[in-house]
Amino acid sequence: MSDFSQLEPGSVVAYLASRSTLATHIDAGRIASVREVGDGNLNLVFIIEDEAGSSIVLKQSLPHVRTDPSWPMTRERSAREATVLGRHVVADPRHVPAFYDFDAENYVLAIENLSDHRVWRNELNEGRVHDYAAAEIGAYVARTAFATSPLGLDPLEHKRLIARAVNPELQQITEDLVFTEPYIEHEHNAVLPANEPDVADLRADAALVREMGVAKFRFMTTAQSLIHGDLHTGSVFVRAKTPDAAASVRAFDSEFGFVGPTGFDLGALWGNFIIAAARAEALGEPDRAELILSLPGRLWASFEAEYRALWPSRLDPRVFTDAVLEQLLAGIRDDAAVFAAAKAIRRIVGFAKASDIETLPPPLREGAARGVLHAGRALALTRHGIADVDALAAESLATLRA
Ligand code: SR1
Ligand code: MG
Repeated sequence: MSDFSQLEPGSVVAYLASRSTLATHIDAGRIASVREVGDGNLNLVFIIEDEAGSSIVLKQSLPHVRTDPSWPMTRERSAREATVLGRHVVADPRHVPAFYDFDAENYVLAIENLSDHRVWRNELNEGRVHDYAAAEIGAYVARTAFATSPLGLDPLEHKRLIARAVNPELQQITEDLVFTEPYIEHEHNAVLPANEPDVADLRADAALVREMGVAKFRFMTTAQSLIHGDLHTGSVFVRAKTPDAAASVRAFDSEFGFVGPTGFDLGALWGNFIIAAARAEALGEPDRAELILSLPGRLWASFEAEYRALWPSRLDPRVFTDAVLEQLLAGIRDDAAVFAAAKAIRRIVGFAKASDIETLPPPLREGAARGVLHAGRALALTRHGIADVDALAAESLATLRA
């Protein structure tokens, strides 16, 4: 029996031959190429093509952080990703990769090859905003959130899903990296020397630290829907419309997913839009920064419209009345705003930085990082009672420019 516990380009063909479930997607006897293309923090990713032009992606979780082998990481996260993708592909097949196979023994997912798409963060970094993508992803969050919450699931099924999707180690990574470490001295943190006073200011702001503590508690204790869990712009593939093909937007890499607060996925994108806008501002492209900061409003508007459209199909309207819908939406919006603030700040101060900022030359990086910290802080503190996401994003733009 071959050992497929850590795939290499040389063992992938034998692996494919061992997975009969994949025979309809790729011809293991006529493989033309195998490429390892993983560039994230955690996994091996192979793109395999056969001689007939069919292709698939294999994603295998490593037992440690890819960029730091001394940091152990549970491989069970791939089973959590299989659970999330399996549910999301049913709720909204247009916005995730097709899901072919999960091998629990070797922690390998087989999914659709989307290499005709581009990672949204990289596109934003190169000045291509793909503004249509915000509405697509807003609809994705609404459909998956509705379908995996007590609105779309039988109550017992919702409880079973909470148990099945619990993701202790990766949830704790988010709790630590997003909500805690940026606000304490920690070896994971690093900023330019010129930004150290900015970080000291953040930590000295008791109101901000309180908001982060409350947000962390909500993240740890809220079980609304099966969330993607790491929905930043680096977890979204985009493909613009061409004369031959429709536009396509797909959320991938849901290994941080669990049944959590719906607003976390919206906030992750919103926070990363602030970061992308800070880059555009630093590069002297104010129109592009303004366009990027129209994305939180488009994301929210699409999410809200889809959620409202699904509302009449809720399984139990007895006390889930229309007044409940208004309160749910207000709560999700408020969560999204504070999670956006947390996500923006963590990418500046803590582990796993954003290439949007890191690839700026240091003199520009300093100001862009400061702008993100100020905008995140202002968003967390001023969001209460403001129902207009566009107004909050306009405030972030003004803060970046201050
Ligand atoms: C050790 S994992 C670091 C980060 O990468 C992922 O994208 C998540 O955001 C996580 O916090
Ligand atoms: Mg990822």
